[in-house]
Amino acid sequence: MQRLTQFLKQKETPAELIELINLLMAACKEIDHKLREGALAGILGATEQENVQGETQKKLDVVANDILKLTLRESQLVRGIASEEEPDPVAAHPEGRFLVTFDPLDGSSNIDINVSVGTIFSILQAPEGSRGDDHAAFLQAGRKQVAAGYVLYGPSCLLVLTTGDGVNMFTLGHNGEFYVTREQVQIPATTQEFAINMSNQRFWDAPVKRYIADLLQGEEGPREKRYNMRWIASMVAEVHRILTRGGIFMYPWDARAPEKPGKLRLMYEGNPMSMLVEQAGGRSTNTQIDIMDVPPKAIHERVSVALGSKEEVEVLMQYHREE
Ligand code: P6P
Repeated sequence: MQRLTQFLKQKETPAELIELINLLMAACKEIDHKLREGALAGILGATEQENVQGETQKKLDVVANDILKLTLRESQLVRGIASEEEPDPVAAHPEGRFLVTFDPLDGSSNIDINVSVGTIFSILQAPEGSRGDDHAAFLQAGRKQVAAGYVLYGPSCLLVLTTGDGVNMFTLGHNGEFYVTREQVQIPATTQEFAINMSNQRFWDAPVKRYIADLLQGEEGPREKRYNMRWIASMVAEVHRILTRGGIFMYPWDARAPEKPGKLRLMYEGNPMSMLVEQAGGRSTNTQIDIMDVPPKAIHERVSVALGSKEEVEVLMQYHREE
């Protein structure tokens, strides 16, 4: 099996991008190691702090963020970083070619129950003359991404990556090398599996309520087939399932926070996951337009998400057009 660097070189990936991806993987391997130490390292549980999202930070959120920040700030390739755990962008090298946004540990509420979590990352070109700590430099639509991916810390440690030429999966070996284990992943266009947090049902808007109600009617309902449901409360794990066997994942707008378009963040959750899903032949929308066409207004802005099997996502979009 080919190692990550060999594979990327064979795909004629630009050398600087290969170097940056390898740097990200060095940080993620350190995070993986910390996670597997878990309680033995005394780093489970929550801190006393809240992040800019108003969420209580887990100790490992902070550990993962610091590992990524310190690793990337040392690189001549990186002009700045934006993290879910940082209120403002952090400048790195003034001539760096790239900007990196990341969610250092997505699904961290699952850490204490030993369920899969992940690091999500997005790589953008640094605009000419921009500063790495300037919010405006990062406000680029998802279609501008140079590369995107996640590292899933599960039973295996997996890298799922796109540089714009399809989606490939890599597994971390005992020797610390990532080996390509699935190439040119394709999401099935149809599905019988949906993922949504059903406890929010009474807060959804009418089209989502109607769409889910129709799925739940199974063979007797308008969709004329039985649907299964999954909810892991870790977007990385849900997206990985969808890349592996299809499905639809939804975190739509709900009335609990009507001023927010959704719970998930555009720049370091919505956009990178949307690039992966589209590159694998799926669809990723905010139920009105493709997420990668949403013009960002703020680094931590949120977005409604419906992504996965192309035909299923398009059925949901039709429910919204009918309202
Ligand atoms: P809820 C994790 O906190 C996260 O950002 C996503 O990874 C996940 O899909 C979602 O929130 C879970 O949200 O409301 O079900 O806890």
